[in-house]
Formats: sequence, C-alpha cells, structure tokens
Amino acid sequence: MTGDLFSANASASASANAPLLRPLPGTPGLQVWPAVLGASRANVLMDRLLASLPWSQPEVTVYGRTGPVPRLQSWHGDPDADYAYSGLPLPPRPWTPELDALRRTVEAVTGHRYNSVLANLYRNGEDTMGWHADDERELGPQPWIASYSLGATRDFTLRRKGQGRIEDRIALAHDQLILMPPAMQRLWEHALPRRARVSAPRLNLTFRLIRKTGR
Ligand SMILES: O=C(O)CCC(=O)C(=O)O
Repeated sequence: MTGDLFSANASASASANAPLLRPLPGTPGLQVWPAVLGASRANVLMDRLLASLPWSQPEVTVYGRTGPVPRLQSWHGDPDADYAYSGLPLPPRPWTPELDALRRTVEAVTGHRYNSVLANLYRNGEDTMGWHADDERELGPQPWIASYSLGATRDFTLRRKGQGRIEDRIALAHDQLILMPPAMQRLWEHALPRRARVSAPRLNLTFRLIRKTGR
C-alpha cells in the first residue's frame, strides 16, 4: 500500500515549491527541495524501506584494495538497467511498490526521468561513502542524478576533481531532495564522511537514468 504515502497532494506540494539553488563554480548549481513528502510520511517510508529492501554489503575493489563497502546497499531498476562501479556489477532487482512510487514523485518534482535507484543505508555515523563522481559510461554524457535522503542528517562534502580541499558541505536532512546537474559529475567529486557522533541510521536513494548504446 503506497497510496497513503504518495497522494497527489504530497508530490504536488513539493513540485509547486521552487527549489533553492546552491551555486557551485562551473555548474548551474545544485537544486534543493527541503521537504518532499512531509516529515511524518517520510518516517513511514523510511520504516518500510528499512524492513522491505534486501540490504547487502558487497565487496568492491578501490585503488587495488578489496573489501566490503562501508554501508549497506540495494540496487533496483528496470530489467535492462545494468550498472557497475568499483568492479562491482549491479544487476537490478525489481522496483518495489514504495521505490517505484517514490521514483514517480521524484520525476514529477525534478522534471527528469529515471530507470534505476541505488539505495544506501548508513547504519550510523561510522558508515560512509568515499570520494567519487557518478560519471560511469552507462550514465551517458549528461547525467542528471536526484538524491533523496531519509533519517539522520549527514554532511555531503564536495571537492573539485584532482583537488584535496573540501569546497562545500551540505547537511542532507530527512525528506530532502537534491538534483545534481551533469557538470557536477564532470568537474566535482562528492563523499559522505564518517561522523562519530551520529548514532541514528540514514537512508539515501540516488535515482539515475542508465542508457544503453543507441538509446
Ligand atoms: O548518501 C549520499 O548522500 C551519497 C550517495 C552517493 O554519493 C551515491 O549513491 O553515489
């Protein structure tokens, strides 16, 4: 049952609100919607996703070292939305009713289409995401990526490719949606660093459009 969470009103109210624009040198800027479903609907959605997604902790190879990803994850999408990162092939699991309904809402709010979603579960502040850009070939030359957050607020850090200095930091909060423009993946890297004082879980969903050659 997803109708209670994704009523026309919920998505209409988020799409009616113009996003805040977060400038980033060399890009048109990140767009930010501070609230999409409303906090209480978002709480219910988080509980359902925590309970229903088949979370796993696969091994990846990064800079020649193999080990488990420092978080749990679950990849879902259309049957042909195959993806891979850090040597890890990700055949998609089917959309669940909640993920598919959330995709429709995120498409309505951002005005872009997505055929897959990577769900990441940070169990507490020890779980992280390392520096990277979502610039894999499967995403095509102009990837628009929408990122929706639930649960604990965590810092999302940004640096220019090839530079060590963090130039921006965004606190991603419960029910917040950001839209990353293509230039961001070309010029910038992002990460979710360790935050020892955070004890609560956070769930993040990045919606992507995987492109097949000739599509
Ligand atoms: O958890 C986040 O906010 C970042 C997720 C991310 O960078 C990704 O899925 O590529």
